[in-house]
Amino acid sequence: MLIIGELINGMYTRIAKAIAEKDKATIQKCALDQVKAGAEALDVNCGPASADPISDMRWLVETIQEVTDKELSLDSSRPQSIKEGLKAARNKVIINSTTADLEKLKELVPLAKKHNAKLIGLAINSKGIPHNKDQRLELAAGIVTYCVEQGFNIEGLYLDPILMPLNVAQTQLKDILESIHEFKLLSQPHPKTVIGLSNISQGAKSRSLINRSFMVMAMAEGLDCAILNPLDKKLMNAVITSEVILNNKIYCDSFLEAYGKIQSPL
Ligand code: THG
Repeated sequence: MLIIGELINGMYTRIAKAIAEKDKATIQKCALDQVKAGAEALDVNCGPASADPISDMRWLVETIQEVTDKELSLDSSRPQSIKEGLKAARNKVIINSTTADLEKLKELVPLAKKHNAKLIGLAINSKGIPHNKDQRLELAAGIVTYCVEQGFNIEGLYLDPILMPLNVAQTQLKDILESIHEFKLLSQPHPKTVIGLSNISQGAKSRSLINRSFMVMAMAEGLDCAILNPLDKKLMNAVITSEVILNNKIYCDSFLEAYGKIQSPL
């Protein structure tokens, strides 16, 4: 399971403030805390309030790289912002993300290829978020087809079914789980799958419980990667336990201690 830490995101008020004030210490602590808790990659998102998402992306990448060499998930709907992040990046990169729209694919697939970056493909297009599994599969298949045509290594493609909040889209969550399984059947070699886990509990109570319950179910469907809060210890323990149950990690009596070891940022 590739764990991408979600916390460097301007959606969080304290991160938005740190970006606005160019407060390096807050961002760097947030990066190091997530890595120590087990994140192998860090999402980097300037957030909706950013006054200048292009220069803020560059500043965030430079600031984070001063303290860790973990992979960076450049999270923006603006290709220009992703390009700026790529220019500044020394660390490995995940482009987060392209939609299924041809104009986005044309811009971002060659960029991912050139920079040897992983690419997240959202099952969404300019017409909006899909309403059922068939629409999700159709959009994902379009992304896979384009990547195959362009010679992008499909094993570096992470398809995202777009996880919706439980309190607004309850009837879609089973479809989303099944999409995770079916996306993997779209090509040989298989594309990978990713979700933004905390989406599911936005606006709800018992967020941590909802998050970890869905995470375990998604892992049973073959999920490869999640953008999540690695500081949520119960969630991380559920991830480790699921990895053992799925035979991805070898069982021993002290499996939580063995696999939950503090990570080094470098
Ligand atoms: N897919 C991909 N990338 C993504 C998402 C996705 N990136 C962004 C997001 N979704 C994943 N990251 C988050 C980060 C924070 C929250 C949800 C998803 C979150 N934030 C609090 C809230 O909205 O309630 C912020 C409030 C606060 O605590 O200050 O829940 O799906 N590819």
